[in-house]
Amino acid sequence: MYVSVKCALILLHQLSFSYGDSLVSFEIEDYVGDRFVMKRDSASGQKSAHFKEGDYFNINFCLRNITNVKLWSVVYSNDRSDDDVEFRLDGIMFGNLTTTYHSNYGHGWDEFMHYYPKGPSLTLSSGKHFISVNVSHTDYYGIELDQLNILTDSNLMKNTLIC
Ligand SMILES: [Ca+2]
Ligand SMILES: [Ca+2]
Repeated sequence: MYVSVKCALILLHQLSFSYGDSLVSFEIEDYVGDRFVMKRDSASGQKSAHFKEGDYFNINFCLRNITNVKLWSVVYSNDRSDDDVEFRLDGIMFGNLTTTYHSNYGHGWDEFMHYYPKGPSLTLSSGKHFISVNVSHTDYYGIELDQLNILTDSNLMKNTLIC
């Protein structure tokens, strides 16, 4: 199922995004099975997805042109102890999310926070790509992911990313 990495020309380098930048949002609940999806009033789209250690999923998308991309932010919630999530793009590390202890007696699951990973900018060829999300560590209660925001140097619309 994975797109061959060698088909995707990927260059690691530092970019300065400027005119024409756009943020593309991926709703996590759109990319996982129903058993993960949680209804949350404060989440984007009023839904998020709940994960525990060892869970993983992919977000597949297609580009029409060479595009520079960077993982801008991850929107998540947590109620209790810390968690770690890894994001890769075509197999290359794209960013990490590490949560910290946060507790509101169960209400914390509906309190969504933005995390800004310090990942690289990647230059992607046109064609198919995938973001793989690996929930590498959680406490007993897990973590919820609401939304990924990707910064691009093209004026992309969500519906142009469909393969
Ligand atoms: Ca947790
Ligand atoms: Ca959402």
